[in-house]
Amino acid sequence: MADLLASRRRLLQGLAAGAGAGLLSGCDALSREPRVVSVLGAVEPLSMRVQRALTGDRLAAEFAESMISPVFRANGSIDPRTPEYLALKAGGFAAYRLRVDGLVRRPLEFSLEALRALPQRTQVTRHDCVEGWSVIGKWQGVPLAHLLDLAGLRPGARYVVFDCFDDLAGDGSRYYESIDLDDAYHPQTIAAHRLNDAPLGVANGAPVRMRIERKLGYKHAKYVHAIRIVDSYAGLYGGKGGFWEDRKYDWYAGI
Ligand SMILES: Nc1nc2c(c(=O)[nH]1)N[C@H]1C(S)=C(S)[C@@H](COP(=O)(O)O)O[C@H]1N2
Ligand SMILES: [Mo]
Repeated sequence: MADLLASRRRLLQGLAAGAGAGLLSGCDALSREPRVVSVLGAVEPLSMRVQRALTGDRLAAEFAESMISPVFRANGSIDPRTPEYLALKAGGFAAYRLRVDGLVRRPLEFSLEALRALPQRTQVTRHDCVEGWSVIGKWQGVPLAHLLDLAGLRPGARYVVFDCFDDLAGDGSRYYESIDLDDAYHPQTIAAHRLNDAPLGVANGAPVRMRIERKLGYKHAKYVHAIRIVDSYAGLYGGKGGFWEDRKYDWYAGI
């Protein structure tokens, strides 16, 4: 895991020096705190099946509002500059639509207003980045389970892919992530549009980002424009199911 952290730091430094794609080169905080080492060490060697059997349907800890961090640190893309994102941002995200499609009976699109009218869940949770820092924030959003129920899964549905607006690599690609249906239906998996009682800001993923509370930070896709149900993620980008997974990070990424 130390190798992975070092290679991530090198990659992000290279990206920050090169593309300048709205990236925070915030990996100096590489930490050797015992807690972080134990989190990483405890998870990686376990197979997904073993970890899920032990802890899979457990809820992540939720905290009192008094524990909320004064600033929710931002990481990775913090100011996307892709044309489609800039256009929506300029219009205050009024034209934003969240698509739910793929292996569904009814492909759907939601404006922010429509998302706000659906059932909501609020949770105060801790975000843990592999770089070794954590922050606590209050999130509000629509349970992914509800969106999937509205769309109706078709036979063959196995994974949920999140397509994002930002080009973190600076090569014309887009950040993406994926989870399986167990994690998609976890009650704390929400499409979040509010942070700390305010509309989600650009640095933290406006207008909609995922919260998948039993996962490490990189699974929590920001700037999401489509939620795509698929039978396999092997054909997407590097084939490993996510931006960081394509760069050797663990796909399950449970905490
Ligand atoms: N679209 C997108 N999602 C992303 C990232 C990113 O660069 N782009 N970075 C990931 C990482 S590594 C972390 S720790 C969190 C950071 O979320 P925050 O900026 O709200 O702290 O977002 C994750 N989701
Ligand atoms: Mo992260």
